[in-house]
Amino acid sequence: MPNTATAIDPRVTYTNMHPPRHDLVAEVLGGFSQPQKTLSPKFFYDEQGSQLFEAITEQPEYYPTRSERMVLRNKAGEIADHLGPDATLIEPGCGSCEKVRLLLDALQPAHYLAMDISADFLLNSAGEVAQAFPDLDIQAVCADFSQLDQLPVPDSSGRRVVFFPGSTLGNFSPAMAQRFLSAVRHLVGDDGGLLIGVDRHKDTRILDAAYNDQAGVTAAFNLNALTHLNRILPADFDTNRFSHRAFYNTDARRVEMHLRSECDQMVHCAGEAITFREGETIHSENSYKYTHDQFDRLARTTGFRVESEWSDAQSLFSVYFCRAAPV
Ligand code: AVJ
Repeated sequence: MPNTATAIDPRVTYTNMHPPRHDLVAEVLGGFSQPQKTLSPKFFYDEQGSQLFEAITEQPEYYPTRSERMVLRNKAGEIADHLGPDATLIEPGCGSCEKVRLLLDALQPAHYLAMDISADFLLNSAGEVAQAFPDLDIQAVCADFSQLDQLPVPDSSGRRVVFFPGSTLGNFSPAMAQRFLSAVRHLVGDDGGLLIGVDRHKDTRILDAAYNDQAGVTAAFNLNALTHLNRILPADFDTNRFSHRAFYNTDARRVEMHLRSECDQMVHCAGEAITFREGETIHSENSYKYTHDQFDRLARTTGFRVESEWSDAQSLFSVYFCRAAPV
């Protein structure tokens, strides 16, 4: 049963949906038992990893965050026109709520539902939004992406709009992206909308540079996933014996990140011995990039219609407003 309580900030209503716990050991070992070893990108984000990601967004080569912020800041007024009055803005995986704050002055939604899997982080961020926007009704909901159909969305006369910035969609396989947007379409209903940040397909050199910054922050971020596993499984990865690899796979239209074993070695993970050949990799992330046509098709197949697209001056990154279409 979800329970509702008053959060740290009295203006925030908190609901804990008790997101299902996963068997992390089984998940990691399952990924390591495949011919191409894989690890979910969620293992990047312990506290150290979240800080490293913040640092990535400040690297000169990593354009997505800068580009998206610029678009949201410059186009907030136009975005507000699409939303209409009394909207309910719902943000799955809101994290620090940093992006939505660029919009709230212009959007003036009736309700903001901030949803994240990490309760502490969520309550903190939602509390900060409440202080900056004292008149906004804020719901903080601890839930994961599988629970979109159960969210306690407040009743309102305005439309429901899901805000999904940060190119988070890029981490989803095409099949997962389709399932996710279909669930979003169901959540927002026939009058609803979707405001989403999507990284664009582009010249390989720009993408390779963005995921191989000179300062080595992305490398540290990738390798930190192993340090994280050492702590939680536990495991005994020696990060000096692995190296960061990232490249654009043009056929699949995704940046792939890998952790390459620099020698033949054996690593103990939760009591199991895992062997690595020199040159073998753990595939640690996919970051899918979209052409306009590809995103347009994805929107259509999930019951949306692209109504507006905004980009930065170099057309590196796009923010789309999609409206629900009859399904
Ligand atoms: C947070 C998934 C949008 O794909 O660019 C940054 C993560 N990985 N550098 C991305 C990431 C390496 C990022 N997303």
